[in-house]
Amino acid sequence: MEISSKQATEEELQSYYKELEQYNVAPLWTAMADIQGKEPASKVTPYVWPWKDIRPQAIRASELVGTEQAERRVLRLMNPGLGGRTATTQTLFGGIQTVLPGEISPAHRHTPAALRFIIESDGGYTAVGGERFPMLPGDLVLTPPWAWHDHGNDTKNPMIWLDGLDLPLVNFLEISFHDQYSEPTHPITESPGTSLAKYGSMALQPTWTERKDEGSSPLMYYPWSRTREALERLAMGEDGSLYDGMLMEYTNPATGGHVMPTIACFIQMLRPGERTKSHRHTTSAVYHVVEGKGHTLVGDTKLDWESKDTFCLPGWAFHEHVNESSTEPAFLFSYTDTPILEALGFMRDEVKP
Ligand code: 1HN
Repeated sequence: MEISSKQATEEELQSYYKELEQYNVAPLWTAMADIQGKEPASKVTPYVWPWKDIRPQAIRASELVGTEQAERRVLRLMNPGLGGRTATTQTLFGGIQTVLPGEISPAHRHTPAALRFIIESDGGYTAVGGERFPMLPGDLVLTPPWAWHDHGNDTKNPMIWLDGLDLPLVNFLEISFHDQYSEPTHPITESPGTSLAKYGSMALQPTWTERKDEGSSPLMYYPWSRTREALERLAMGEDGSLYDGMLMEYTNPATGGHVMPTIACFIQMLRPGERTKSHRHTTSAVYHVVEGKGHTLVGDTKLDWESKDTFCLPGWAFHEHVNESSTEPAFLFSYTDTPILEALGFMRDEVKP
């Protein structure tokens, strides 16, 4: 037995391929390179959405459209490499939502998992599954799949935040369900601070609630004051990772694992002047600059960023972060598709040789 070799002319082949079309069949061998590359070549473009450009447009949206018409007044962060898909990376969506004083984003629930990372706000809230969570700059609020949620601004200034969802994945799988609640807000059943008191008091947890894996974190609110303190305290005695600096994951206290079934959330501190070493992984990410000024090299692309900018990192792209300040730390929030890739056995990483 041997590998066979046939000598059809180009003309014969083209006519054969044409003939196949009527049967909705196509040869694999003409598309092999696209279907099965040697390694991933992401269509996702490394890209920065600068706050100085995006904030005025978010405010403009709030002058033009109400939350009743819009349901969610969100500017979608459209990856320029993804041909108009509602996607910031292959699997992750990022959007900028604005809620003006006195407005609410009405109650609904959906299968996509969502998170809010607050950029600008004097207060206001997101209610999730019967509890209201404050929304102050740097706070992270989770909205697990199928949880009722609404947002409200009872302050005097606009609230603007970053929405992170697994929307591209959910739409690819064609499993998007969505319900509108019968009222603008859903009933509040928990007193303020309940989730944080139960699940966010160091590692102390109540004994009378079952500690089982619900898929998503029972702690749904991670206030910035505690997050920042955790990083600063850790940085006193630790150097962190060569590749990620002082990178911490927001975890589900019931499992120690990722906060939601499809999305993992991280916060990282780059010390003054820190430059991480280059590596790459199959996971893709959306980053948000909480504080600081620097750049991220993604392959040959330099992404300059400063406070409140949002940028994205394609999967399997070498990247390194640089804090350009010699005196101030930089803080980067990020969310990734790590849980999906882990569940399916697709995690790989590599340091730059
Ligand atoms: C959504 O429901 C929210 O609940 C935010 O605030 C952004 C983007 C696409 C689809 C649904 C929210 C969204 C979204």
